[in-house]
Amino acid sequence: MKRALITGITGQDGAYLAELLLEKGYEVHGIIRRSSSFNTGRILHLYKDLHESDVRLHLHYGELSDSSRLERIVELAQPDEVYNLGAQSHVRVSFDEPVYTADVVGLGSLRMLEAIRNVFGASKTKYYQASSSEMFGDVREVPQTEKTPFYPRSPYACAKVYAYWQVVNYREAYGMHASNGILFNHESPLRGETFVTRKITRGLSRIVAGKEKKIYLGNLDAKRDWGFAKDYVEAMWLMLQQPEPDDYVIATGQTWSVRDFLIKAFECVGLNWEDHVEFDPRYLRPTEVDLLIGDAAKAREKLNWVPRTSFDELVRLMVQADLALEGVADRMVPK
Ligand code: NDP
Ligand code: GDR
Repeated sequence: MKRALITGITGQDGAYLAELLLEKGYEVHGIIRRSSSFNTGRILHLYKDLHESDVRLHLHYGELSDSSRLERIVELAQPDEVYNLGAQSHVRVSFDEPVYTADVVGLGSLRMLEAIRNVFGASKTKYYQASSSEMFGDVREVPQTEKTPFYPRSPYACAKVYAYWQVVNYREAYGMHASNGILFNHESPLRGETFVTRKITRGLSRIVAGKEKKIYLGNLDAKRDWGFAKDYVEAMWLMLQQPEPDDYVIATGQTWSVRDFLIKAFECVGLNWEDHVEFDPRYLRPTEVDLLIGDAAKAREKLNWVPRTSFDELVRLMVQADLALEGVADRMVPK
């Protein structure tokens, strides 16, 4: 039985990846943070009481800021594959908390690489790094590929660039099977509620349910290449099944503005978005990433990976899920 260790297992991607690996027969170990409130809601359906049979999901308390604990968990889990998804992943928040973000996102990734090297040397464990299209920032080329130069535009993106190069260096210096997945935005009903897509679909469903009147947003002109998270975690797994480590762009190849997302989401319930959206400058960023669009040709050729969910389907499935949470699923306008 293969063993995987996932940092950030309680997040959107961690939950989908854990589900995928359990389906594939893996024993899955996840690192969770101690919290005074419940933070395992996204993986609850995967969790079994330790006294039941066939328990293959194991959770360990830990922190990307704590090297010794990471090493201990690597020793305990003996992973064949490590997926480093843990992060302070909110770009706007990284302007408020730049040092913390750099510590967790940048140094945290280095701590994880070192934990693996200290426990096993370089050879045993394959490593996946959650790199990001935010690294392209002020884009130098359209569409963006693995060869496009980075120009990060936030403390978060700067920290991701640092982690990206550590991964390349561990590969070259120690021969580690370490890969960067440069993933463009991917969303789902499990998306954190302060990211713009989920903020819109959740706000919309609460408006339909009569609980709220407005959604307050920042820049509606930013364009993103939005895919479905469930499709994207499959690409992470595929990268670690390759004989050689490498870096891959994962994207749909289409770009849409925040305004496009609003229009499509409100169309799902037959409302006009302009009646319900207000501008709030608090949601603007000191430096913005205006346009992202990825070219995933390398992933298509080498990993045989293609996105399966269109932008229209993504918007509809997110709206449908949030309407259901509010008990108003019947308000979805049929296509
Ligand atoms: P989420 O914000 O949903 O999840 C982040 C996870 O990291 C959570 O499990 C969180 O724990 C954990 N975490 C936060 N801080 C720490 C810490 N100090 N120590 C250990 N764990 C920590 O992110 P996503 O699932 O959306 O993204 C997964 C990864 O992929 C992240 O690294 C993100 O930066 C990157 N990425 C995401 C993209 C996207 O579009 N979603 C695109 C490209 C890259 P808790 O639940 O306790 O907060
Ligand atoms: P992003 O995602 O910054 O691309 O990072 P987010 O959904 O936060 O923003 C997308 C765009 O929407 C604009 N926007 C708003 N954003 C938020 N969060 N809230 C608002 O009210 C709002 N109004 C407008 C933003 O300015 C931006 O242009 C995500 C994260 O998952 C990162 O971890 C990941 O690396 C990248 O995607 C790829």
